[in-house]
Amino acid sequence: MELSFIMIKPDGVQRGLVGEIISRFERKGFILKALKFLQIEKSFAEKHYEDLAGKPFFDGLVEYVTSGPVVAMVWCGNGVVLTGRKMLGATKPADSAPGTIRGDFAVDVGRNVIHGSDSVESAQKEIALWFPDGITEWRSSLHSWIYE
Ligand code: RTP
Repeated sequence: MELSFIMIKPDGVQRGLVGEIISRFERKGFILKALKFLQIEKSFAEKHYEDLAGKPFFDGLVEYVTSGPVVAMVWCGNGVVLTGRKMLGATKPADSAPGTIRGDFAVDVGRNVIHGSDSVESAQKEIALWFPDGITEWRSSLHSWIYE
């Protein structure tokens, strides 16, 4: 089943939104597969955001995501990448619909609370980067209550 990498950024952690965000993914019916709390180094942030190197906001972005601890997670479920992005809302909070995480909790694009993989390929790459030792295999007993 599909996996997505979701990261609560330092502002989301500092603002006490970890429980709210995890709860939204749980209530939707996605299954938590991995989670860790850590503060990343500059070189690691540059690797995670390597596709954005050269953008005018790149240095500020790296400074922001390394400024405090983050919550790195892997969530599982049919369509979790696309649906997860919808749950996050648009990159710019001003464009994010109410009801989305960014629409409900963010104002500034440079403090937009959360990251989510934008494709299945990115998810695989990001999960390998953030969880190099792999993730625990388990099957939730909720499965048959969420899927036909
Ligand atoms: P993310 O990777 O964090 O999930 O965000 P995204 O795909 O929605 O957006 P992306 O274009 O990949 O940008 C990554 C993060 O960079 C910051 N950003 N700042 N100041 C700006 O114009 C600007 N544009 C992007 C945001 O934190 C964005 O989430």
